[in-house]
Amino acid sequence: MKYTNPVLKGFYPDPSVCYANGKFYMVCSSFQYFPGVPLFESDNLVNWTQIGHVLTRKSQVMLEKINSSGGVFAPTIRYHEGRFYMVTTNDTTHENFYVYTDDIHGEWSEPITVDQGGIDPSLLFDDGHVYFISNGCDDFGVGGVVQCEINVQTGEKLSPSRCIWQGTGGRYLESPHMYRINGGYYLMAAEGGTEYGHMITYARSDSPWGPFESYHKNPVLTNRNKAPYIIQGIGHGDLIQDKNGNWFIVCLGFRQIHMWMTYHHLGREVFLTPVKFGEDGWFTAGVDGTTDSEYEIDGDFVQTEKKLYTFENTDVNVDWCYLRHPHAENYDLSKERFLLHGTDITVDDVDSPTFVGIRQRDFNMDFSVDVSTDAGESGITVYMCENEHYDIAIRKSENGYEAVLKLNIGNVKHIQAVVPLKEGKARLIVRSDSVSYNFFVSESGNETHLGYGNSKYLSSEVSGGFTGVVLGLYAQGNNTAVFENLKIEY
Ligand code: 6LW
Repeated sequence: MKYTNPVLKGFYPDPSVCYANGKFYMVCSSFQYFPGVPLFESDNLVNWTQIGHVLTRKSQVMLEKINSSGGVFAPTIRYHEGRFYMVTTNDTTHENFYVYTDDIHGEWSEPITVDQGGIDPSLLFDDGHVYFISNGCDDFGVGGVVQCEINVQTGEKLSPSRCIWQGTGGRYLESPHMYRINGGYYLMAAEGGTEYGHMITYARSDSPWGPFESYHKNPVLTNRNKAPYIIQGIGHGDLIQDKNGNWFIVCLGFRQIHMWMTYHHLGREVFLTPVKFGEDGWFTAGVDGTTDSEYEIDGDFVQTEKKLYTFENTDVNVDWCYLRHPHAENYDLSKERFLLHGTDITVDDVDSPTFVGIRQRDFNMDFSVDVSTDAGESGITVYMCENEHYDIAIRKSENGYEAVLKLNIGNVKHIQAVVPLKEGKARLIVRSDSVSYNFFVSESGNETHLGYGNSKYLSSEVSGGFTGVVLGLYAQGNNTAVFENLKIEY
């Protein structure tokens, strides 16, 4: 059957996958958002269903007031002898740690830290040994892919950290993963940085400690010279075999907003690219070493995609997220409505405003929700970070209530439109395509266009960082807001 890329749309970067008990499981990075590390399940590597998160307790990860795009960087998920392990980095506290569970649908353990630096940690279980791998500098000051052996019960290092490969010369050698395949050890990594120069390279050895021989045609996968082409930034991959014995790389990439406009605002998404092993034991990826928009895959299933999101068909503990650790007393969320209590913390702050969000999944979107507020300001924020976000809200004014459209780009805090309202209640509407967001307010069915904002000013290229647009419902200004009849259609 045919599938199209991305197989998981929206801000779900740095994917890692494993196979266990007849299913595939995938985790992604989550940065300042809580819960951390979204967790997905699939039968076929194409259709992914989020089943929860890995970091669901404050005790597992420190996110208090951390910088946007700080916090939880790339994770790795592995399964060994009935136990799942997820290892990642809190890039704000500079800690590499892992958690484990024996029930993929249950809670995960408290964190176990490993005294090796760098980011993008990974694990290899092999012949009774557990290898901890990350990028950075080893115990002798040598930089590259660094590895030590650990006691996985305690996280204790059982060997020094040693550099085992220095890549192929690309900048930002990251995302190392090692695999034992047909008796050989394959070490795969990303180079070039997670933007337009991103690429996947690999090497192999007869020993997990090397020496590693680089694939002679590296990079094995990149879209850096595939232009003009919407899919870019291909890199940061994990190798996996499907149930039919076919190999794939699950990796990150992004979709730029137009053939000639090199901006992406949905964040880095998940792409699936076929891999073929040759007789010589080396593997190739894609048709020509690039990731295309569609491929064939063995299997008797159809690719599915959720196109409508409502309060009724989403799960507050799965589909929705908060900025850093939420103050629980400010949220009363049900299938019927979301009730939010605003505080003096706003969406302009590097903090935890009263905000509950859901990742934007595609360019073309029609998003609407009924909002009522008694004071302050409550509404929708199309949010990249505290500096770049577009807000359409209802706020209390001297003369009663008004609808406001605010366009925030860097130090430019622009009020695009203010429209008086009969009462503190209206339907707020955001309609988007790949290049712009249009904002409307509707009272008694009469729509007023408040203005628009270009998506490129919410892009990673403008804003920096590693996240993607999250559609937030927010309240600020010591108030109470009620959100009802939410509808997000793609
Ligand atoms: C991720 C690393 C990276 O851990 O960015 O640029 C970090 N590359 O692989 C956050 O996605």
